[in-house]
Amino acid sequence: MKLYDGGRAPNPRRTRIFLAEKGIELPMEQVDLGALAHKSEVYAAVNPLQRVPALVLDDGTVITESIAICRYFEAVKPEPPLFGRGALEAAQIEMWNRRLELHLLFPVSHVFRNSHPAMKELEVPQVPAWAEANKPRVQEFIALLDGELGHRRFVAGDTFTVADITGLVAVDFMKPAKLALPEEYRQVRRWHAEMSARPSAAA
Ligand SMILES: N[C@@H](CCC(=O)N[C@@H](CS)C(=O)NCC(=O)O)C(=O)O
Repeated sequence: MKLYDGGRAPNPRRTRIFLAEKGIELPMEQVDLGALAHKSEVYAAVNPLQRVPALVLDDGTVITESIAICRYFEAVKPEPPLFGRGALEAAQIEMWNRRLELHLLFPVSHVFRNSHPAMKELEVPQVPAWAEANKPRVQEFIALLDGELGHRRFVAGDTFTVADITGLVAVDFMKPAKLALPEEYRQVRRWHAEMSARPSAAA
């Protein structure tokens, strides 16, 4: 089994944090996105979409999509449960994970990919207006999240879940995207400080 990893890029990081929380170690191969290694013939044979992460099982089966990889390991090693237990918990975690992807991680990513000079070769064409259009969306969602986190410790309830991983990665990705996390969002800052202090955050 081998995980094709992509350094500080947000989606591979989601998977690494998840594995660290589960206490799972496995061989990893770095794919250097800056050097366009994911565009090589060798990697395109692993994932024709030329994206990381990708998990290759011992029988050669390839699983891509960071959350699909996380779900695979949740089934292999159910403890601690990061996708929830029971119908209601699982639905709430899924809801928050999707909300954080669709309304935070993706808009932050659009800003980064369409405005950062380092992304010129990966985001073709770069559309600066799309970066600008997503900036207020990020702030609107952070405001909503701040209100929610006033009622509970973690994003989806009283325990740490995959939704917190997506949230942490998305908020950290705001820095290279040059998006501020205003002081007024005290609950998001409190939650972010706690998530950043977990050993898995360094994964
Ligand atoms: N939905 C996929 C997204 C994978 C993805 O876009 N990965 C980025 C790194 S965060 C990538 O490989 N980018 C390469 C490129 O844009 O060419 C997932 O969750 O794994």
